[in-house]
Amino acid sequence: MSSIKPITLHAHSSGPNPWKVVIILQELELPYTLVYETPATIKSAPYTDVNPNGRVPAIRDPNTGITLWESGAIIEYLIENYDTEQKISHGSQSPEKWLEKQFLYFQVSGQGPYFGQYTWFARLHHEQLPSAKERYLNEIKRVIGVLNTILEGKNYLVGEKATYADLSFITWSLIGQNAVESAGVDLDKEAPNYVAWMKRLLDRPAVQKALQEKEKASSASAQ
Ligand SMILES: N[C@@H](CCC(=O)N[C@@H](CS)C(=O)NCC(=O)O)C(=O)O
Repeated sequence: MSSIKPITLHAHSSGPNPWKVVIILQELELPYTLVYETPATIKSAPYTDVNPNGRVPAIRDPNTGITLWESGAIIEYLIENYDTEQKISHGSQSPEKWLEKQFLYFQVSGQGPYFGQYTWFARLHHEQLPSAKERYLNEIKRVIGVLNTILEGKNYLVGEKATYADLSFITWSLIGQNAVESAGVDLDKEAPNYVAWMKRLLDRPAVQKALQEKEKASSASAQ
């Protein structure tokens, strides 16, 4: 691994999507350099030359020459290119490969956007729209419920080990958990499999390193 050149990751100090990628980079012990974008830099060149969609994350990998955006695609790329020892995946020839992708797609299409819309209507929208907040809070509860059911009798989503499928849910789950607990839901009681799974994932040293780095970046940007 020492001959691998650092991968550049364009991130945001607080938004959850880039930090999903940091978790994967940490798990795979890959070298990386974070470049922090801000609301002032993200929607115009030179950043839009990297990601014309004007959002983070995006990576530039000098080892292959690729520039890539969309967190799900970046995670798949990192796994296929760098998880050669199948540390957090089951390998490209295994049937589990498709289940891992299934959960990654569920995360990027069914968790992130809905949890993100809740945050928007709860904190950022210019007027209070209780029905919009209610819709997205219900969706957070529903997604947590789906994961809780899938995790009945299981430690991880796919097979017997933590894979990128599990790890991709962490950063948005932390936000969703906060939202439903603030609304009075007792997750220990309502979703015990989900709570135990999150604890298992948060106990991983690589996950802790990534979240500590996120915490530092977000406190630095608040000063
Ligand atoms: N589908 C994209 C979503 C990316 C996204 O929405 N990123 C947020 C940060 S978590 C962002 O760039 N927000 C800034 C903006 O929309 O201006 C992905 O998964 O990469």
